[in-house]
Amino acid sequence: MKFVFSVLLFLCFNAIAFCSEENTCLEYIDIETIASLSIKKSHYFTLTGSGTMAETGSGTMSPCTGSGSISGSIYTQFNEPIKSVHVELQSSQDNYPLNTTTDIEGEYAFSPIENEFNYLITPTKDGDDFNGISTIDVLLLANLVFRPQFNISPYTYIAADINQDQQLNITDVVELLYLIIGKRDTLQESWVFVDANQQFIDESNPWPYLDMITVNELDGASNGNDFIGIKVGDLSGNANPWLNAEAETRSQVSTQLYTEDIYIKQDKIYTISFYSEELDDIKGLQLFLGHTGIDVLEIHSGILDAEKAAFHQSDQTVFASWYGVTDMESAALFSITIRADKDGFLSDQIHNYKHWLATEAYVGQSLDVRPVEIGFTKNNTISPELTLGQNSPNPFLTQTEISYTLSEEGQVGIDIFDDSGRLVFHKSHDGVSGNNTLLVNRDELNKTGLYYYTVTFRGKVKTKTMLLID
Ligand SMILES: [Ca+2]
Ligand SMILES: [Ca+2]
Repeated sequence: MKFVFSVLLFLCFNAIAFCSEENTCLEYIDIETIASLSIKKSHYFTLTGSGTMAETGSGTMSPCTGSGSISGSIYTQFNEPIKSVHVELQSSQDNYPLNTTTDIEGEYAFSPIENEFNYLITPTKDGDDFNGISTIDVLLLANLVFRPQFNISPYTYIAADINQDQQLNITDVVELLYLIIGKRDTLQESWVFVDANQQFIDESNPWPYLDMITVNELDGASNGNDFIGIKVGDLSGNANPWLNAEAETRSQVSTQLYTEDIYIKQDKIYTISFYSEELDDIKGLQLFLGHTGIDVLEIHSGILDAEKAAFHQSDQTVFASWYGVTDMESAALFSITIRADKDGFLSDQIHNYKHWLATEAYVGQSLDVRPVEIGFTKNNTISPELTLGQNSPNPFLTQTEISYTLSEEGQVGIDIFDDSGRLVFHKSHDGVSGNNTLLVNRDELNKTGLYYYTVTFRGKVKTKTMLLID
């Protein structure tokens, strides 16, 4: 306190500088004194040592800390503030870099920091790779790569450069596609940042751009060091700058896909076609199938182009994504070739898998994002068939043969009931495709008279009568 008092005296009588209290910086306002001390007016100083300069001349001066500041805002091209951006401040001083993060308003500040130094501000935001990403972004990216586009923001071009090599090509399409279907885990960068004052000479070729801001010879408060943040891969612009990984805003109307509910058998290979009443309007699709036992071998084109698609499977899930259509006439949207791991109806083996990236279709010129439902149609001509023949001989004395025909191999149950409805015989065995026979001996039945014999095969039941005589 004593020191401050003497400084104040010094100020009052010499009109060189002013201050309010200890540890607060002093600003020199006397030009002559500034010149004699070889410092600039903008320089901020504290006094150290004892006494006052006016009285003893023994005081020393050194640049003070805490008199400058650097701040700014970080927001999207749609003026939405971006929260939790990591901002690094580099300087040649000790204890640098300094770090902070943007708040809910997208604002950051470094204060107090020392004046007269040069600073470099660099924002980053990682670990947010899937935010705003779905197949519609691949579709838009493919359009950007393969067709001339107009009125596209330079920030969208920057978002489209998935691998950060400052050019757009099929590699970017494939890398984004692979992220969606799970063939790769991360992007090189989740978000990139551009100096908000960046001017683009060619908006369709915005590289290189300023991804950091320099402040030279900081002089007090440097505000407005703003950046525009761009979510890499989010061409549709739905990345949520406050939250991670929000799904696309989706239509309430769903799109139906249909496929035939065939019976598939273990280790056999099937090609399954999917249909839709909106066949001609669907421009892209991402499909997440959960399953209990299929192996997807190949995707075939229908309306959706197999050349513009990829799939990936892990345990009990298949992720597939189509980002383009063919110009061919087709009744099917697409087909997949699968190998069955076990027997069963398709409808019992695959389902719409609940994933944070939903199964969705992109419909119409406006690319409406629609949830997708999968339906299974029944076609009896393809369902397994069972034909039961009359036993022979009939009536019979010692033994008789029951014959039946199957459309394909599978387990069969054979039951014989007496005329009062009591089960007197049961056997199950593996039937073969085509004709099958089963011999029944007299001693396997309990009395003479009328019997009912029933053959059951995959839910189909056929019954006939036979007569055991003396
Ligand atoms: Ca998106
Ligand atoms: Ca690229």
